[in-house]
Amino acid sequence: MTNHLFDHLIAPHAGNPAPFLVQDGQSDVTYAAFVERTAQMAHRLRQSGLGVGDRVVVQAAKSIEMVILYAATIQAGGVFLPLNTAYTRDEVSYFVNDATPALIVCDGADLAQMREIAAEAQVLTLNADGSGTLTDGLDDMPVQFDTVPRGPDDLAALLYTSGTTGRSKGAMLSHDNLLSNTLALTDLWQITKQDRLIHALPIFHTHGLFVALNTSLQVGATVHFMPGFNIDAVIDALPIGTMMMGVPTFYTRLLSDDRLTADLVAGMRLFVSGSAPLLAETHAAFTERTGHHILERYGMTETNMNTSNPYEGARLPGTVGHPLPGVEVRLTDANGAEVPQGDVGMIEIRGPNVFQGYWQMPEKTAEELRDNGFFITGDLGQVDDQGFLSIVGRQKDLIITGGYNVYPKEIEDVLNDIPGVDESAVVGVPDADFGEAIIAVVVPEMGASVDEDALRSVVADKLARFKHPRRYEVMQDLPRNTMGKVQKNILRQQFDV
Ligand code: MCA
Ligand code: AMP
Repeated sequence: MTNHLFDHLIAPHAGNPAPFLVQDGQSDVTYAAFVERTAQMAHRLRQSGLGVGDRVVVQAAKSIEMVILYAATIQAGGVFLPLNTAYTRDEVSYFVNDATPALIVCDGADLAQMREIAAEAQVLTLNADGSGTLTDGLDDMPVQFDTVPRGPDDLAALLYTSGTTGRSKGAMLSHDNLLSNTLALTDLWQITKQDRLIHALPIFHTHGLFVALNTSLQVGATVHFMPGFNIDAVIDALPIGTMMMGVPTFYTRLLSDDRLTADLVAGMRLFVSGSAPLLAETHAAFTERTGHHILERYGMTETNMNTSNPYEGARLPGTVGHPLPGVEVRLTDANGAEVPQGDVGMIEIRGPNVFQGYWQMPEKTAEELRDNGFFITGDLGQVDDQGFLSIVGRQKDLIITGGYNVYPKEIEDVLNDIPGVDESAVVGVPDADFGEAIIAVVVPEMGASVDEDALRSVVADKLARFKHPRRYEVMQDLPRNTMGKVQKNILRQQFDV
């Protein structure tokens, strides 16, 4: 047996002198060096006791070493589990207990805390001096490694995604979930080894890790690898790039900078947007300023990418385009029956991209993944007479801020546990920079008063920074409908940031 993902994306680059990851304009890692470094890291992982199917948790700053660790985990037969660097101790603790990794990798500064969180697991650092560092002695490792066989259905990655119940679920992604999607995207978006991708996304989510890096790996493109989205660095890189993938905030920030001109992006051939809705007005303003039509696509952690606007032909603002080759999209009513063409329905997805289920949550998996293979996304859609899909709403109570998903229930659970708080409701309201901003409405217990600083401090302790409400409002009662359900639409109209 072969290693499905590794054999297609990484092994073919042995000896390839082309630049892969470029930082600060230097050719930092060629493809050939990347393959050798990956083999050395795979030895290191095996030496650390990594077995087939073992999880490798990584919470570390974006770096070339982290990309090498991803590839090495796949080569050594492990399962890659990256975590948002913003997650707090409480959040990390939940993921570690749930995923029971054989190895946890973090930044040097977080080592002591990580060892406390995961007393049972082996914790090593990436990029730190001293013992316990994964990269320590790496140069002395052999540059060949006997790749561990893994089939198309074996797990390659476990990515946590929050849910409406407030508990995060690990989406199990197989080698073929990732590879099939990569092949579909490189073909559709015509990505080639001539491409130079501007990479300013984080690499702990599907967008920056799989959509951006796997497609580049597949064709041998060059990746201008940036620590994050810094407007000056991106403006500097645009004249030397050919493609960029980003969340809508990237595009609104670029538009707010006068340095973005048609001349600056004359060498670019494709701008992709996803992870959150791109406003039609942003699309139009970008076209007017640069002549480029941003290509919007739609995906999920559980499914990778589902639909895309066309590469050739009209890209329709406000829509997410057509199903990718091999992916089926259907819209259903409350009984799971398909709705007539043009009607709004629940978006369901079937195809080789759809995940294997939630890690150790068979009931949750059964609720969202039908026996016939369709995954119920929680997004509401509508298809026009030319087959373009629009996301018109969500059945799930979800806020997307700067491309990060935040489930209100998770914040409400934290607020409701604070003494003096009777109940709370968390909503997203329009925000020019992040798309949506979070507002928390808190109802004090009878006779009690709530102190905003105290609320902020508890939330800061428990939840990642991007989940913190921008504003708190106190109300004596939440608006409810006749069924007793909180009317969040009324709160959204009442408050803004
Ligand atoms: C940073 N902050 C945020 C966010 N990001 N608050 C809310 N929402 C956010 N997204 C906090 C910072 O900690 C900081 O807090 C303050 O807001 C201002 O930070 P700023 O410097 O303006 O932010 P930034 O560091 O420039 O980051 C903004 C960003 C970043 C570039 C939009 O959030 C980002 O890279 N987002 C991409 C997310 C992504 O990759 N999503 C893909 C998920 P303080 O002032 O206290 O320090 S994959 C997915 O969704 C599916 C599969 C798909 O379809 O792709
Ligand atoms: P995640 O849980 O991070 O995988 O986020 C997936 C969710 O992001 C989807 O279910 C959608 O609600 C949303 N999403 C992703 N891409 C788009 C898009 N282009 N337009 C609107 N929503 C999107």
